[in-house]
Amino acid sequence: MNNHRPAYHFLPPSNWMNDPNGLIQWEGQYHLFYQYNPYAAVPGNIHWGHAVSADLVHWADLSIALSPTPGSVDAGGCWSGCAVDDGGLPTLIYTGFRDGVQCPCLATSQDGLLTWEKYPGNPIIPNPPEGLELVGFRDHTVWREDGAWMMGIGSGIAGVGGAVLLYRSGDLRRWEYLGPLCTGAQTQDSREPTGAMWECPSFFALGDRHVLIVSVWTEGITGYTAAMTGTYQDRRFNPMKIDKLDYGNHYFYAPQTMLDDRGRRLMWGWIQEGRPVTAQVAAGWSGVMSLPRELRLSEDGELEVSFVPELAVLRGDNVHIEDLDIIPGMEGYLSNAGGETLEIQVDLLRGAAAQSGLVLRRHPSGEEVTRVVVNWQAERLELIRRHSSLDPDVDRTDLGGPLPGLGGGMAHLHLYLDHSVVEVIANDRSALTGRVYPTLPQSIGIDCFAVGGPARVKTLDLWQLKSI
Ligand code: DQQ
Repeated sequence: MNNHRPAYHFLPPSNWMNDPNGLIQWEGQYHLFYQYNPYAAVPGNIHWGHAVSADLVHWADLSIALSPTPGSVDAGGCWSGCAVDDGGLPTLIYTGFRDGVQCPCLATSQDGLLTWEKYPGNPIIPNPPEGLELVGFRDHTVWREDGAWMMGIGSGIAGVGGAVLLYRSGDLRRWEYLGPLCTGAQTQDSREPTGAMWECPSFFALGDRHVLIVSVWTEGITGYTAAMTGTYQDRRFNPMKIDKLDYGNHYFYAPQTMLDDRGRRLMWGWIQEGRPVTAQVAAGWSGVMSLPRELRLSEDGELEVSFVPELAVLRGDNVHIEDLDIIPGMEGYLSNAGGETLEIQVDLLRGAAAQSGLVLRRHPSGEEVTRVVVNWQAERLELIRRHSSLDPDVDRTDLGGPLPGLGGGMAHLHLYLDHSVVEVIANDRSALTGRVYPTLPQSIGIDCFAVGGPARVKTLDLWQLKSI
């Protein structure tokens, strides 16, 4: 059986992980908390796990940071939230869950983020705002503004759609409701429906714009992550543009962001499984943290995304290719370079092709194969998974979304393959995360391909990556 467990992505030693939480840099170290069930590889009994890294690549998994307290408002789980530096006091704002009720809670640490004491006055907001029929009231984004603390809480308003509700506080413990920061009614122009509820909001300034990231949820289905860029005025966010943050939909879900000491807006997301619960339980683990990505605003106001350069320390053996013509129907361009833990950077020239790209996890017989496609004709980035596995029980639907700016006939792909995880970013604009579960040990082949006419690889670098 193939080993689907990633080697250089963060995941806890065993059991269930979902959302990244409480991202913060403290005395130079990056802290990554995460939604964690320490007892099984299934959701439930949610604690906060905790990992720390000095370089964004190698992580030490520490002891559990938050556990549900029996009889309290978080008895049913310590759900998602964020971390802030309250004048030198590390502080978590998280969602307490009990018997279907969700409410904001607070905890602080006196020992450098290792152990956490829950605020005796929890919940810090006992009830959601009156007069609103809400679909949910959970997950927190907190920032400083005009000498006060501001907080956005993920929610949904019946008949209106997803919403982020805005609060203000002087001390992080007593909060005043100010109204919605943004609602689904403001996203009518979106290509995609923006759902009944917005989970895991992240709100921040980027360049001369503001960005609101939310995870779109409808009736228990985790849909996709939406990124809105716009303006923030009079305590209201006005989205000007809304896009999927990743075309893998639920495979890049519940992301959180943080500002690091180099001024970078860093982001991690939860990479869900695409195999049945029974397979997850049998494996003893479920859920992977994405590689850290950096968000930027381009000069023309577009959201740009890239993998952090620190990941280069993982690089081992390299294959470098220049000016290679790819002929439709031909194979074997990278026949000496297979693997399951790879980084590939490639500059593609369209030539006369309708589609071109990379082949991953290919069995020599072609029985199992995954393709990363630049669809020049349709201006799309695609992950073709329909033949990725012979296992009929894993998700093998194709994934894809718009890849603008192909007019010049060039595309840059930056790809990470880590056993079952594929993360790819095209032209620093379009990201796509997915899972593939090949069954055959020899499904490790790599190649280039073209369809509809010859294409060209201007340069390609492939590295075997080390485990963390
Ligand atoms: N996961 C958490 C919630 C959040 C959801 C519970 C998103 O706080 O809304 O584990 O995946």
